[in-house]
Amino acid sequence: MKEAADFLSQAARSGQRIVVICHRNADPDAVASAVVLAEVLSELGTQARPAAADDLAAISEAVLASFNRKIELNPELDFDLAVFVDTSSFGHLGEYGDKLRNSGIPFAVIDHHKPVEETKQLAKFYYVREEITSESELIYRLLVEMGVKPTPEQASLLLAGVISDTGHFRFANPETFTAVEGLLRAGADYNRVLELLKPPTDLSRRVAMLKAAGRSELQRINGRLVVFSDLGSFEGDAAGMLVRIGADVAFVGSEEKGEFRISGRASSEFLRETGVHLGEIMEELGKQFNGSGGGHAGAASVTGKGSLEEVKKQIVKMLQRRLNRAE
Ligand SMILES: [Mn+2]
Repeated sequence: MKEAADFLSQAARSGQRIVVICHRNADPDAVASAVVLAEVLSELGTQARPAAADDLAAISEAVLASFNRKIELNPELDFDLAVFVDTSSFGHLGEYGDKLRNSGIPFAVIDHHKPVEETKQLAKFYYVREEITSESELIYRLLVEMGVKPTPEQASLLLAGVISDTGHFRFANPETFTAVEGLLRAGADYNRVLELLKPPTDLSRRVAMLKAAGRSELQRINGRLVVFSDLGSFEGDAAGMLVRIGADVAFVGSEEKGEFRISGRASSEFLRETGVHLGEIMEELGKQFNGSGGGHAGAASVTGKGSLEEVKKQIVKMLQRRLNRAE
């Protein structure tokens, strides 16, 4: 932790223009981390601004609006250092990632996803703590190490990130609660954050969940319940919903113009008993299908070129292989 805190403190003191950037379709954990880290670096004396590639998830827009924060999309390449938060590869930054890679602007990675070799090789500074259950917790712990106390609003933002990424503490570990205690003591408003993170009950989401359930296809692989479904939006939410209603592991995807996008979710029991890591599966799929994939053991996604049907077959094969090995 100390080396990362030192790196950030030095970067802040160097007067470099810094962009703290997070992945496309940025979730509350990603935007909270980018906003708070950029603010802290600015307070320490440099010009730092938060950014995301392409777009934000609707819920992240709501969180930022509530705390009167803004985040830049695809910022101009006029900075001296990019700091990747909640982002393990250029692929997660989409086309903007290609531009950034080609620009040669130095970048640092401070992340909690499975390490990606290319990023590790090219980064000026690389710090990944996969066991930390949210980027927001990692940022909070870095602030503590740097001797910086977050403001009540910054603490609330980070708390939103922690709650969101741990699935309302389902994936939390003891350290998560230690960090949450620190955030609450710093003035985080738990009730306000919970209210903001309430799943949207809008009609489009309800229809999407019902469609995903209606189109779901159940396969038994080594006695495990594996569910596939297709949906053009809310894929991650739908996969999570399918796990909550009984799937061991669920994959929900969409296909458009020869490209596909799939989100996967798995129950913690399944992960514990089988050692399957969805992030690994998605990474492998990304490579096989000319795209990119990755994520956590229980929540991961992939994009690539090909048909949903082909990818599904491949997922079944990969699961069969892994489950045969596990049992
Ligand atoms: Mn995260």
